[in-house]
Amino acid sequence: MSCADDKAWTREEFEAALRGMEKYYHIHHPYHILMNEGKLSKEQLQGWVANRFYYQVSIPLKDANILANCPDRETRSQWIQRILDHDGHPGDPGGIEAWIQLGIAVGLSREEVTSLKHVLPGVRFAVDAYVNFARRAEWHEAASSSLTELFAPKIHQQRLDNWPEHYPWVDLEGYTYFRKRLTEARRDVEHGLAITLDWYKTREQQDRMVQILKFKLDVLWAMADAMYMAYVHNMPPYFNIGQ
Ligand code: AHQ
Repeated sequence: MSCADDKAWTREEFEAALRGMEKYYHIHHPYHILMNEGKLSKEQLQGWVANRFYYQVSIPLKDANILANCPDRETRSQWIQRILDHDGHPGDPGGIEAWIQLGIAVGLSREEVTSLKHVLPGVRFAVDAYVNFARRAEWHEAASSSLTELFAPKIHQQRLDNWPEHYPWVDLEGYTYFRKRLTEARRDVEHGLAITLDWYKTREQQDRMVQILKFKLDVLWAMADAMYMAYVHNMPPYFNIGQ
């Protein structure tokens, strides 16, 4: 824990501290390691897609809460793009539609994905914790919690590189989402990082940001934990309770 008189990090030191949190990113979670090594079954991949859909449809709600709390027009005029990227706009069906296409590409029906019937309690609680944090946090803090995307391009590229070899049965239509995020995530990180490096001035504030990033890393890790219990250990909630 820092104390009030610790010297503030320089901008470069602060960015390095945030990038140093990569070791906690969910790319290192056993579920994603199995995925990346081609060791997931069709059902385990379908479970991941169906559960992550709840995260995808929650992102625009998270971003709309940041907009609602942000009095700065310049910031809002840029941040609103994130909602358009997911919800779509004339000419672009958007990331949520692309994720439904991913669901269909792995053999789920549109209704199975959009009904949220497969969403595990642990996934729902983690995602809701993220949205509720954005709802009540000061808007800079909510904005900077999106910076787990510092590490996202690598995980999207990994899927584009490895899935065709490991999961040849996945329809190529499904890859649209990952390709989309490669550029969108990089653009979002540029804006989110600028807001973050400008806002947290003292060492105490910078340490607070590190805690906020760890919270968001915990959200992503907890989602994968719930899926691992359910789909790898075959221990979904109440698996041992007789009907
Ligand atoms: O598809 C993802 C996405 O749209 C977002 C928005 C951003 C945020 O605002 O928190 N984070 C994020 C992420 C997406 N995909 C995750 C993945 O592993 O596919 C990574 C995730 C993130 O790193 O926060």
